[in-house]
Amino acid sequence: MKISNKLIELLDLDCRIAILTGTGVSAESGVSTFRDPDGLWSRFNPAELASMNGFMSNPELVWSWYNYRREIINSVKPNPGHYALAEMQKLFPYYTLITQNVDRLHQSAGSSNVIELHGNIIDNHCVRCEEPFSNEFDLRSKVVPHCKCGGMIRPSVVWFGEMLPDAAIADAYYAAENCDVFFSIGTSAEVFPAANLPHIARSKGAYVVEINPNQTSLSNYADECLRQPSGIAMPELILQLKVKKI
Ligand code: BV8
Ligand code: ZN
Repeated sequence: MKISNKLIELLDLDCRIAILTGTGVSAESGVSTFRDPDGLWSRFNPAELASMNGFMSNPELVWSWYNYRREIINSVKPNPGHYALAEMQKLFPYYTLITQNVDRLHQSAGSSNVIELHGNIIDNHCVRCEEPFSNEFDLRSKVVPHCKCGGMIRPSVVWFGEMLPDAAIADAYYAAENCDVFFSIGTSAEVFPAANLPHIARSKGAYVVEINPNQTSLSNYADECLRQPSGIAMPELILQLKVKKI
């Protein structure tokens, strides 16, 4: 799958780049995606497990499910796609990385100033007073810890039906409105408001690139689709930029 000359030409030092990633970027690290045939939602019900209602009706189930995912995420490493994105940040002065992922593998690979639209799975906070709690709990315990105020402690991810962090969504919209090239990488583009971002970029005249082995609801609106895993496509892009002597 060849990267177009047009994209390589666009990627100059003054090019403003915005990137949205989803769980597909972590797939090659061994983290399950959500909507692939073998994804999490094929085995678990998002409404039951990734919503405040689900947590309030069965806190032990939700707490254990997040601990199960935490144990997997604690055991995996960033893959070449994560490292290539961190390298890309060093090449371009105007570069914004926006992620829907909660695994912090971008940061482990060296990316900085990552905009986390959906929070992260490492931290926790009290549902009542919002006191933050780092991940000091026993991941094998099914008992939901409580805050000194009596409130239950929950993972600091954004659940369905919950607002995204104000600063994160504002910064993401700004990046989408003010970029020359928008990459949508490893996301099915099904979850809003994140899925609005590439369309906002496109409406402002940005060149939209999708990197995903599969077709998504964004594909027909993208200017270029690289049907490859991000762990292959991203290092290849960095290689071509080095040939261009970016
Ligand atoms: C909200 C954290 C206000 C928890 C998650 C319109 C506007 C606003 C909201 C809505 C709207 N319409 C509907 C809504 C409600 C809802 C929503 O979008 N529902 C969808 C399902 C229709 N949105 C919300 O509730 C959001 N809140 O807007 O509040 C509001 C509230 C109610 C009503 C109106 C407004 C909150 C959304 C955040 C939910 N939290 N996760 C946790 O992780 O446990 S969502 C979850 O989905 C993850 O964050 C995930 O990142 C995200 C998106 O999924 P993807 O990352 O794209 O993963 P997926 O499996 O889908 O796709 C993977 C892709 O990778 C595939 O395409 C595959 O082909 C590809 N791939 C596979 N391998 C590779 C690869 N690509 C590259 N390389 C590979 N190797
Ligand atoms: Zn509390």
